[in-house]
Amino acid sequence: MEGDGGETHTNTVTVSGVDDDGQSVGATASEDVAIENVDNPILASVTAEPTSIFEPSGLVTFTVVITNPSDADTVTIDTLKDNLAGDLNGRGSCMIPQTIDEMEQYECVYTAIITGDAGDPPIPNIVIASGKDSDNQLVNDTGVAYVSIIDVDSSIEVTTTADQTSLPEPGGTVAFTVKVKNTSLADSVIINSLIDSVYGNLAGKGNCVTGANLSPNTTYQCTFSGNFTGQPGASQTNSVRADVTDSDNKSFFQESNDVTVSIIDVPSAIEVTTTATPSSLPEPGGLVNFTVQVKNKSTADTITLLSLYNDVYGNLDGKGTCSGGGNIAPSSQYQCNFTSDVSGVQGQSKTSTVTANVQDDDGQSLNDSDSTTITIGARFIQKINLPILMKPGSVLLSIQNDNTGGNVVFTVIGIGISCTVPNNKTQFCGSFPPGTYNVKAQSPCGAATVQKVYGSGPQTTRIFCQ
Ligand SMILES: [Ca+2]
Ligand SMILES: [Ca+2]
Ligand SMILES: [Ca+2]
Ligand SMILES: [Ca+2]
Repeated sequence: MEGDGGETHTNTVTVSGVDDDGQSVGATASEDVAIENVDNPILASVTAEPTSIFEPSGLVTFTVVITNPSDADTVTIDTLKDNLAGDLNGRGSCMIPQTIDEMEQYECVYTAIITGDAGDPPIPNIVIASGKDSDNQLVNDTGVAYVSIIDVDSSIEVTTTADQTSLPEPGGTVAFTVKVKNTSLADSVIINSLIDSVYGNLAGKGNCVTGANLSPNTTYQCTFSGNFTGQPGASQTNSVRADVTDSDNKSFFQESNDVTVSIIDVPSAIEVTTTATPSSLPEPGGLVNFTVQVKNKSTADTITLLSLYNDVYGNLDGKGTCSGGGNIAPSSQYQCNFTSDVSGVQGQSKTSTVTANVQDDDGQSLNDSDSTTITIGARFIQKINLPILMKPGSVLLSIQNDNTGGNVVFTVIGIGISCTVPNNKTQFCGSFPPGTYNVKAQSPCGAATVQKVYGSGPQTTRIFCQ
């Protein structure tokens, strides 16, 4: 500071910082420095070490030197202060009052934490020393040291995770979580965009948005859903890119880790069912209708019916409505039927087994079988019940062959009633109106013709040898 007596210089500086007691200081400070007519000035200076710090803050050591250039007077310093922390008495090694002999110096050292942002102008530390010389004349001087702020690059860390990385076929929905951590030491960052390599711009997807403002060491997190389907072995890899602008107006981006989602096989299954209608037949047998069903029990795989084989009736391809080579969709079934002649004798069981060979859409071969049995029952005997229609009061004549030694042939002459009765049997011979008839009996004993009167109702005529 130079000047003529009576002039006043105003230093205006903008500062911010933290003193070494941890007190924040920051202001636009104006120091009016009066230039007085002093016979015995002092010289004050301050130096900073280091002269630059990395944002946002750093510890700086200030060395204050006050020189008494006089070879005649001592000076006594009773005020020592700076614009950052104020009174320096008791700070570091600085103590006042201090008396400085002729041509001597007083030196003290203190520290302060300086805070600033990249791009700020250098921060001044103005030290003012004042006192009186041995002639009681006022002495003072001012020193200034500047500390500049060095930019520290900001950084972010982007991570992506999936709630499941293995999806059973045919796949489905995956929930992806994106985290953007501000790993900067000094700078806040604003998220400008979140772009997924597969699902595109994430703004508005799930709860993901842009515009989040992250102070250092804070994390933004959002989740969105993505669909992925495919056959076993298929996989998809995605990552998320975050574009940000930091508080020093620098823009940059970071890619997340890759997340890979794979489709895993779900084994398919089939069920074969065969039925026969009818399931039992009288001998000698007959036509039976066989139904074959192949059910695709898989919910994911389409299956192809390669063959339908019956161990009795052979390859069913082309038999009835049955064919091979068709596709059966998941959870649906194929059905066909054919007719065949089944023959046998009473008591036999006729079992046939159908086997379906299939291949699913993952190339897996599988098969299933089912059997059906037809039983052969007794030959069907047709019974014809002929009601005997007669007028009330008819003769119901049975003939008893009482040990004649052979057949008896009995005839009611004139009305067409005749029967042959084996030896020692009694059997019905016929019905006719009551009345008087000539009847003839022939037996091994001989023949006889007599007149007989028959009343109504059941009755038996006994033939025997005399
Ligand atoms: Ca900054
Ligand atoms: Ca920075
Ligand atoms: Ca499968
Ligand atoms: Ca499949």
